[in-house]
Amino acid sequence: MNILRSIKSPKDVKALTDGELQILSSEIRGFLIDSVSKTGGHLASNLGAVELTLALHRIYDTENDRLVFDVGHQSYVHKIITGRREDFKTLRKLDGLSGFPKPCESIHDAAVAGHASSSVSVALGMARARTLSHEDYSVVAVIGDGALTGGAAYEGLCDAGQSKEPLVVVLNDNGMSIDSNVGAISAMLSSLRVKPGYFRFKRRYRKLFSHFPALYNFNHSVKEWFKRRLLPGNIFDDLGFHYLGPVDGHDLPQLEAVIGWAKELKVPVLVHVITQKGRGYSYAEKEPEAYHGVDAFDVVCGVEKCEKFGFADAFGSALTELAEMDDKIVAITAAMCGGTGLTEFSKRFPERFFDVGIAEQHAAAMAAGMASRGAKPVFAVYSSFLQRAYDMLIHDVSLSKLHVVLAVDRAGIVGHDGETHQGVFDVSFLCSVPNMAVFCPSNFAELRDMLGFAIYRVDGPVAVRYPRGGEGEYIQNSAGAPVALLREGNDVTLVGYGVMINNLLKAAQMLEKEGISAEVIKINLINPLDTEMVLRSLKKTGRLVTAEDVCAFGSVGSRLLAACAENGIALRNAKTLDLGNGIVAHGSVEELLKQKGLDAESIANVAKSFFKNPADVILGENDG
Ligand SMILES: Cc1ncc(C[n+]2csc(CCOP(=O)(O)OP(=O)(O)O)c2C)c(N)n1
Repeated sequence: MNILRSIKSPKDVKALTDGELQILSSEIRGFLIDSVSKTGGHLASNLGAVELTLALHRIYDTENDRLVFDVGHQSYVHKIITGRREDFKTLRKLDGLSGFPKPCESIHDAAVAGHASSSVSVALGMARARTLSHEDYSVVAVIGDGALTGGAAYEGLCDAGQSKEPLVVVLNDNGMSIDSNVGAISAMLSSLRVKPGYFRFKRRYRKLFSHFPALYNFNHSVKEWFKRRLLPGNIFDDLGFHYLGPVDGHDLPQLEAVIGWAKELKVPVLVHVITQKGRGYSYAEKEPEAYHGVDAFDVVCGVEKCEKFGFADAFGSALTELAEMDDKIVAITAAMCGGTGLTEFSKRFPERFFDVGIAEQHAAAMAAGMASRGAKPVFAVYSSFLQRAYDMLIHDVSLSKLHVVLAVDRAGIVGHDGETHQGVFDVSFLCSVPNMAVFCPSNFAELRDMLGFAIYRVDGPVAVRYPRGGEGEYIQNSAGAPVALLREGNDVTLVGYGVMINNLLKAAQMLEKEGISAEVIKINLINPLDTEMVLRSLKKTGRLVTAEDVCAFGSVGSRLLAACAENGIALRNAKTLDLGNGIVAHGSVEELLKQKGLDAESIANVAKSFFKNPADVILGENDG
């Protein structure tokens, strides 16, 4: 790792010869494989983007120029050469290096990223601000072909193409999203992937005619005229971009030449780069989807195939079973087939399975259309990505009371992916959607039942929300009622839902040892919220602790306090434990729960504190 060790900043990369750059590329790949195998993280996308990132850093100066990554999971190489190589030991760990670009981490990171398809818009905004303030720097967006399936990317491209702003969009086309890419744009990109030899010819031709600009311009206009009339269109040309490519994304000299050229053109340019996801690690080359995001693994053996059975798997097999008996059930995913547990369904019922690409808004509106015509659509989506579809939930689904089922995966704290991926807003935004029922199973058995209720007993929009990973100790099934009394007590009422119920039950045991008798109430249906059992309990105990790993606004705790006020119940003590209204960074779920005071011990301590100062009323102190 001699050359890599000597790279302290992008300036060092600029000083290397072609031969040294090749060695550096393979050293970086070695480092990525070794490092991610120890910490977990995004591997295949980064292995594919090594030469591209080096070329970008040779052309641009990311201290001044703005390099905007789409999604940002492919920014590891950028981090390595911008002085953060040593920090990879702490990748995605609490207080460690983020797995995504973060301007607060480095001046080289232009923008926060994590969700797909916004990079062109962000980059265009930067370019326009630059022009307005007469500053002199370049702006580049790097977007994958997967991210290009998201509608927001076209809003950006449509505007940017006509903007006349000097702006470079690099399309990193590896033919893959997390799974194989889908849709018409993906098909169009395949047709554009003509032999890179064509591009070499084009370069030589331009060089040859560079001394005869008038002749070149004449030839070019004639060629463009014929091309536009006779050849099938290239969407980027049509949107107003100067299209360069396709370029072999592993040929550094060629990449540098084209990106350098794109920079000089001073107009909106799209550089189409062909890369191989997983390049340089045979397992990842063969199965790039399995190496998109990985936990720690053995480099020699590769990632373990049999991961632990989790909520996503429980959902997938329950839905497949229901679909076996009901051919009206259809499953929808926005490019997250494997992650949401739908692989089995997609194989068993390919005609009833719809992967729409990274297009959550479209998925929600399409589900509305399906529901309006008698199908039973189940849209499986991660909580944080569902944020994209909020308007569709209100406008297309709720206003017509359509029976769309949302299977909201990764609800609550998700851990290592950090702030962009935490599923901490859905309780607040789903419960504000008119007519939306929201179920919260605490274990796999309840998930199966609640999914059944959602499909067969609810007539209107309905969500079933469940976390990343597996179930806890609480595996009884109390899904039959909207609210369940899990434990009787007289001194304090503990209320929660989902897997948080495990921490509440543990807290109750801890309190018992201190002579405090805790009543534990589990809410199965958080919207509409049936408060009767909780209020009855509070009349007895006078003390309330709620615990939720969601943001404070719109939390169940805040709604219970409002219900107390409306019903004239004056509590001696109350504390709503939640994530406040701050940002939850990366770390393990356990660490973050502890940090936020949502582990069993912290919950028990809050309840205990009531008995030291019985007159105190403490409300929601956990902001931040
Ligand atoms: C709005 C949104 N939906 C879903 C995801 C999950 N996701 C992360 S990366 C990815 C695939 C991105 O593919 P591409 O842009 O081609 O990048 P590659 O990994 O192939 O380099 C998806 C679907 C996301 N980040 N954002």
